[in-house]
Amino acid sequence: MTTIESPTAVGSGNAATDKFKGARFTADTSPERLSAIATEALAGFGALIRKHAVTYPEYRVLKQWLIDVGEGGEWPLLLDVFVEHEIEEVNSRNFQGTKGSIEGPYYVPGAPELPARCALPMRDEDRAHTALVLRGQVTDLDGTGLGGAIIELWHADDEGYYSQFAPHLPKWNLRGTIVTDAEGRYEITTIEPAPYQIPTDGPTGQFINSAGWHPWRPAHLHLRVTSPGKQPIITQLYFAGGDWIDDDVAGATKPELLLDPQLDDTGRKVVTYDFALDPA
Ligand code: MBD
Ligand code: FE
Repeated sequence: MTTIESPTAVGSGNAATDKFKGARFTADTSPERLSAIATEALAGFGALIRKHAVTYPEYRVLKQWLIDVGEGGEWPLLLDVFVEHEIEEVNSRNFQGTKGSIEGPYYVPGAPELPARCALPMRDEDRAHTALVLRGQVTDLDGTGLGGAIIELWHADDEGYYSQFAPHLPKWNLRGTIVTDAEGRYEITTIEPAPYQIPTDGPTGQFINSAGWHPWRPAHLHLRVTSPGKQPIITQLYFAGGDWIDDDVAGATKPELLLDPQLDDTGRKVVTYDFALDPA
């Protein structure tokens, strides 16, 4: 008899934090810029504390909760859910190609390399769900195909778990690094993802619940598309008409990123999506 360790917020949060801690990031922010941003951030906090007359009990709960967020490893989750979409929007303002969206906490580089026509690694229980065929072409802004472009694709299983952030899944389940053919074309078979619920048993979920908000993201695929000399894009694709499309807790949907897959005569859902990359 085997026991399957159940995935928890603490498990996925700590994995996301450990992944991030492995790298040390730097930014060339001048002291003047840092001071300007920090001064306005603190002034903004001050203004809302005065406006709402925030109490001492509330202040202490805030401190305690911030400590819990760190101890639960949920800083990547909390920031990616509530802050990253603003960062993504200001940083992609000048691009003309395919729209980006937030990376979120669960990207892992180095997924197994797969040919242009492929299926993502999956378990038999994943295969029991509706197959989704995503196909199309990666091009430059003029529509010229980019052979050998790289599409990294990762998404949650039907229960909302991402491999490497839930202990029961094979390492690269529903993750792959796809190389486009000579014309930049690709055809990837996977399964339809389900709407995604932010883990409810950790401090982020506790906060969402306490505020009376909902913890849902619409069903989504995560992609990172790169080609030499081009601006890499990190984006997500969503499903037209799906739940939470207009009410994503992470505020990361865009009308340009909606798929509308159609059933083919073998019971698979099939959809075409082309990616256009800006020059680097
Ligand atoms: C996700 O799968 C996700 O995409 C985001 C943005 C936050 C938490 C989990
Ligand atoms: Fe996600």
